[in-house]
Amino acid sequence: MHSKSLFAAVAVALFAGAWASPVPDAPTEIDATTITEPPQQNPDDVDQLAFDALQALQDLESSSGTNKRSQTCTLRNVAVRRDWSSLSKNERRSYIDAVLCLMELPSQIDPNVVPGARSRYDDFVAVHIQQTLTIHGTANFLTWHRHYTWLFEQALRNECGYTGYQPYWNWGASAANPLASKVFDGSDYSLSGDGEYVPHNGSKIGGGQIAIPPGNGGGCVNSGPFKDMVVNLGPVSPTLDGVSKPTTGGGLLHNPRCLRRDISQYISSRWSTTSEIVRLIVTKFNILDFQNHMQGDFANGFVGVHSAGHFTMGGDPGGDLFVSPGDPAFWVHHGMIDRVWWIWQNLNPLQRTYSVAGTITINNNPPSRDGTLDDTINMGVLDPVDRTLRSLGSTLSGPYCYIYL
Ligand SMILES: [Cu+2]
Repeated sequence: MHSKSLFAAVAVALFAGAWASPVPDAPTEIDATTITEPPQQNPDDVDQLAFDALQALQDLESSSGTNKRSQTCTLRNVAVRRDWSSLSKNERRSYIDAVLCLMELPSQIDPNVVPGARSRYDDFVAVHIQQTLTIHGTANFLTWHRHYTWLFEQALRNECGYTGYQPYWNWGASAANPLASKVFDGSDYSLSGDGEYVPHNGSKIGGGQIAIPPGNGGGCVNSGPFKDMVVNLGPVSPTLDGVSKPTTGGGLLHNPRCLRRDISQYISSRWSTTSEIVRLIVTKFNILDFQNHMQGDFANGFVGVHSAGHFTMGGDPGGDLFVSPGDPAFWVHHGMIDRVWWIWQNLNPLQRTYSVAGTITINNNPPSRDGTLDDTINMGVLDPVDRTLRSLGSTLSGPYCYIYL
């Protein structure tokens, strides 16, 4: 089963980040049918599960008949989304520069509806604010955020000349010390580091159901590429002690301020460890249990990996359920959310690729009907096409053609 070839060895070395300068950055389209070993040199269990998921897709693609995937997207031409920490400095910097570019491009959203939007980046934040109550704790949570992250990747590529794909933040690898990770180390090749320390009393999850003790930040991010970033929209549901929201406007008015974080090792070391991720993937056997466990159960003190990622960043707007995409680390976090779902789906692709459960209102509040695969997602100025959940179930069909390693 694990037949080796020179090509595979090259591919493995390539994904392990073994290409050092002066060799130019590796192309990210590769023939994924040639991958016969886990891509990381020292795979943690999640990387092994990702490899198992890829093998299931390889088996599915090589089998004939009705299981055959579409002709346009195959594992031979698929895009590969990779771990932020495995990217070269050049690759990380090109992603960062594309995000900064989106923050410079003009907004396309209706200024009568979202007067506070100042950039194309803000358009993404605004759409999330507008739809928050129908895309979290709902049947479309995973699909909506998959499509949202993909649209962001497409905007980076099509509007800002980025040639890579959306990376992900492998939470487990940095759970013990997030500030030491390549995501948050504050270097020019990171997504900036902690906020400046200001005395405060921590943060609250779920309207106060779970208290997070203060970290060493709480103030404005003062290192790395986003230290001068202006957050224009929100807050709507601030969670960091000392942050208040405007009395009117629902977060859509112009409210320029700095990016604040309170990076929480307390949260990451408890709630987004490799063992927590593995437990989520291997002990949840239907989509309802999987998505619920992922999003947490605050009344019972269970944070879950989704909130854990958001509250590892913390701050404003990172800890705000509505405005969280306003922190540029949102996208690598939701890259990992999508990767964990992708792994879970493809460990049993025939049963799990097109599977939906839950209702159409946040935690069924107010009570609503069940969601279905025929429900549509509408992203407004981010995407002119209404998409059914069914059309977004597989990352190898519909608008998508990508996998994770
Ligand atoms: Cu969200």
